[in-house]
Amino acid sequence: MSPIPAVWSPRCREHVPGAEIWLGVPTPGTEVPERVDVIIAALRAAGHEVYDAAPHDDSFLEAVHDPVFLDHLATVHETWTSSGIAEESGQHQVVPYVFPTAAMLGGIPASRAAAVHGRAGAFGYDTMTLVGPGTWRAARGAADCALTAVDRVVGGAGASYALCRPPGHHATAAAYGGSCYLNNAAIAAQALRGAGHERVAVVDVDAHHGNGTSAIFYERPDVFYGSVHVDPGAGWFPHYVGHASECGAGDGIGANRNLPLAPGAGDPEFLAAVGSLASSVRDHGTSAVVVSLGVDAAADDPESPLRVTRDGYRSAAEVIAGIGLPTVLVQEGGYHLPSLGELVTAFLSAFD
Ligand code: SP5
Ligand code: ZN
Repeated sequence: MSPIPAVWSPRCREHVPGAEIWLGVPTPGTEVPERVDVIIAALRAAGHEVYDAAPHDDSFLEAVHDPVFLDHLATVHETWTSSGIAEESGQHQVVPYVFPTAAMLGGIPASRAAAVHGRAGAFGYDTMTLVGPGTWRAARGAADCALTAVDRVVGGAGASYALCRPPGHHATAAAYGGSCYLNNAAIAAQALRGAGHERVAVVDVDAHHGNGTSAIFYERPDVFYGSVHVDPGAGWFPHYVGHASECGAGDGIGANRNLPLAPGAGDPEFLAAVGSLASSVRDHGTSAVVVSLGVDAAADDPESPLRVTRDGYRSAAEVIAGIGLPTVLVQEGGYHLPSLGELVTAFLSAFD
């Protein structure tokens, strides 16, 4: 047995947000290009073959995302600059300031905002997730990483890893947020459906609930979504969803499962939840798995209060590998640069 194939793209470094606007205050931000560097170094040191992502057609993105949203993401930074708002405001990355929430509109249909600085809030749902000159190229490159990893699994590999950056699981069909733009895991799951897998499961072990993936498949029985994450009810992002009571809707009832953990939870709680999700995946009759592989539940991570160890990640991976299905692993969060690489390779080592 040998380390599983990995896929990356140099374009994933081109998203340089420079800051996150947190409660109105610019902070340095933790979703930085150096994340790619430390992960790729660890992959090479652990003996993984690392392949360049192959370009894939926009139709794979359109199978998951609204075309108007995709057009916005692809063009908004150029428009922000050409409109003059970047110079006028001094803000050279796209940051929304007004959001057309249901409560604001009160039932009145919203128009398309004429000004790009108005329009930004229709497609971006927080102020932490900035769009700069390289954001679209990086997000598009990350989606190509996920799709190339799908190709390898469809071609017969037992498992394949995609070093996606920016991450994706907070991106919904028509909105970006939570440091995510394109939902790489959802795009991968949908591509596996297109390749003939009748039922696919997404297992999300990132420290945060993958509200984007959950929402994209919420009414569908063919893509199961299961997640372990820090309890949004205890005050954590994404705050509004990710509760244990959310089970799917319509035809999708029973195909969504959330296992929130209390802040401070560690390996025992995390492993019990992953074991339970693995049982659900088996029960759902799936033939392929996508893992949303965030490692920000680690004890040292600055973005979550969970306390999972490297051995805990390795054990969680053994449980998921033990399901015995073709598996595409997609990078999500993980922000502690000194340990990020070894957390990822510890997880991948269970799939050797
Ligand atoms: C993909 C992913 O893991 N996205 C994370 C989104 C959650 N970000 C919440 C950020 C809250 C502000 N961060 C301040 C960190 C101070 N320790
Ligand atoms: Zn996360």
